[in-house]
Amino acid sequence: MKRRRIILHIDMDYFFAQIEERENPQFKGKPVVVGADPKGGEGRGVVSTANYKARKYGIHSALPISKAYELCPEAIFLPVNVELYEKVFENIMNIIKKYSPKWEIVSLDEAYLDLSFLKSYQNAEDLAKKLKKEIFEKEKLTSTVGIGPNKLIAKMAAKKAKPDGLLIIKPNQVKNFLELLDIEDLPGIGPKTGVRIRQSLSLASPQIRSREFRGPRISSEHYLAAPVRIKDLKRLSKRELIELLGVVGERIYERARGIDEQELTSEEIIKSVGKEYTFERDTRDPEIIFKAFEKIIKDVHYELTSNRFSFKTITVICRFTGFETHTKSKTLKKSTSDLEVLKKESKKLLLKFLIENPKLIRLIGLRVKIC
Ligand code: TTP
Ligand code: MG
Ligand code: MG
Repeated sequence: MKRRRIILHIDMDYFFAQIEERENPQFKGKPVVVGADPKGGEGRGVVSTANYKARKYGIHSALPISKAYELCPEAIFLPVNVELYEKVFENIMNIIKKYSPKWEIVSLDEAYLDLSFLKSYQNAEDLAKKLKKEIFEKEKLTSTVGIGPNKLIAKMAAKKAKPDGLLIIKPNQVKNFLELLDIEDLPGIGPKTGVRIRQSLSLASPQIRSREFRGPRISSEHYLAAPVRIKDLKRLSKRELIELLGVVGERIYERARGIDEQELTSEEIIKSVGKEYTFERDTRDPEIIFKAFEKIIKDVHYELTSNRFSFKTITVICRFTGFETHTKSKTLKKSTSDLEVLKKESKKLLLKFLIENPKLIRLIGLRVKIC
């Protein structure tokens, strides 16, 4: 029988802007935008985040700052003070970590906790309330919590419950919860993928086809803008989704059904040896990055061999500017303690990060699971 898990996701509300409001009570009740300098509408760069008041004007993360200025010139525009936000998040993480031995930081304002040990959703709800309360009392900041049988559902529940919310989706509620949501609510479906799915569904839909056939004609813009629910997405078979989207198609197929077996990464870290290095300044300089990585590899290998451990799974951790953290792992065919193998495989993983993500790097790390 499958293990029943209970996973909690916590995400701070309008994080950067909420901290600014806390530090500057005179901003309360006004639209606040944190990001690049708008320079009277001529500014380049984007919005990092905006408080909920500013969001009413259509301002959101990643919007060009000039557009934000156009939408609400009277908003309070503030520069990004990452150092302050990181300090605050560190305090919050120290609170979150106390609630479960299995936790995972995802980015600068969110984390997962594995609460399976609590055995019931009622216990998890009680814990979530305490957690939210402790963060609010100590840091004067609101957060939103989602709880579900896996990371996917917990995260989606938190997103739906924002701001200052708590939403619990038990296993028997997953199907209904998901089916009514828009396809773009499913992690992995961005605007581009959304359009491709819409196109594909409209071709597959006899209803739309026959309407088009008899007229009045439905323009492609019309059906591309119409809301499509996850319930509709489930009409596409796994094969159709893979044909349409490549390998991610399979993951989308599973997610639409609430399936997500991903563990929290800290669980992997339990029986492992590892080292991390934070750069003095976020960097993309390959010389600096690989020099630090060589040292990490040597340190990890030294710790392994001095304990006579061997390893089979190698994980490379990369934290980019803004605390966005990713891991990549490779499991070898058989266990080894060979330094050359460790070097070769871990460097390959690190290289993948450099190729895939152009952001500056804040921290790199290496962990091997011992056996
Ligand atoms: P989010 O949690 O995505 O957003 P948020 O906390 O501002 O708002 P919400 O209440 O919807 O959770 O991101 C956390 C912080 O990361 C956000 O406050 C600013 C930063 N950020 C950026 O700098 N750029 C971006 O594009 C996004 C999405 C976030
Ligand atoms: Mg947030
Ligand atoms: Mg977040």
